Amino acid sequence: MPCCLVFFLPFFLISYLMPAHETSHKSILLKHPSGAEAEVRLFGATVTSWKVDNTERLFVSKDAILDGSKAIRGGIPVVFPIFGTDEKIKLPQHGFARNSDWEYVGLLTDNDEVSVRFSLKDNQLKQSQRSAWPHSFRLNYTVALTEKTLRTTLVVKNEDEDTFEFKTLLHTYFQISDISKVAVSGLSNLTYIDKVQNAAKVVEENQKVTIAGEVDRVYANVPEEVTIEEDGQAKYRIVKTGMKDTVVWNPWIDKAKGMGDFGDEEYHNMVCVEVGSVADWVKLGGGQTWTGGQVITAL
Ligand code: TA6
Repeated sequence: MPCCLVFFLPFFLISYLMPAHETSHKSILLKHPSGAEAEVRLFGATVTSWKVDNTERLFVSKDAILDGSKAIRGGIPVVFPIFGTDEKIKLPQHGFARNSDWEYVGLLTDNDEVSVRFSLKDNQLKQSQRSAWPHSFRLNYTVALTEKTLRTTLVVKNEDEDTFEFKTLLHTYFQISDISKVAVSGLSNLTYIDKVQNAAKVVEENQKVTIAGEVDRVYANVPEEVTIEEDGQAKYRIVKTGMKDTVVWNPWIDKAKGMGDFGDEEYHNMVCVEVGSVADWVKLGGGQTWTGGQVITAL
């Protein structure tokens, strides 16, 4: 047997025989035969790592709190059932999904994809959260890995008789080298709510969105595909399904200093481009199911 095979065989066998396994710190590690990897914490079902060609593609702050006492500052936190805060629904900012312990349902290998599923049901919530959002529901969240892509799909099942409303978002933190060289395309001519300008409604006039200060915008009714470029090179392609809107966020200098779980200079190395349905409430009838998600490609 050629010597290189003796060396590589174990790696291939491990990712082939154990494409997903539980780690010591309550997370699931996925390994694709191509060498791509992803890690998902049970806390918030937060994807905290996605490696392609041995390069980390998701940003997680070096100051992120990983003990389950706060939502993770980085990766892909799952926002549900509210976006931001809501005077009527007494839940913390961005809801309970990103700071709840989800159940690991298991591995689902399908053709070329290595995928795992997590679920969160109303009876897993704290009483205060159930009182704030008194609905019977089940969330199923699938994280799937191929050689160059990461797919994250959320299914919301209304297990009540009555209709309920929610907002949801995949709050993806992308790793980048230099924010001053980043441009986001696919948002031109769209209307956005600018949270940096008192929620002013603005039409995006630029062909590509660049970031040279604090940016916090909710673009509504966004086409399926958006691209993040760096230095004129396409770096990530984001294709969303079932999600209407896209949020672009970078805290810049002052907000970065104001966040205890974020390094003062880390705003240079991350950009959040977040697919979601947040501009309007999603209405889901009793017994009905809603599905939304994204496929991110490392280019
Ligand atoms: O998605 C953008 C945003 O809503 C910003 O307004 C900013 O607050 C960010 O989320 C982070 O929110 P967090 O609750 O994680 O500090």
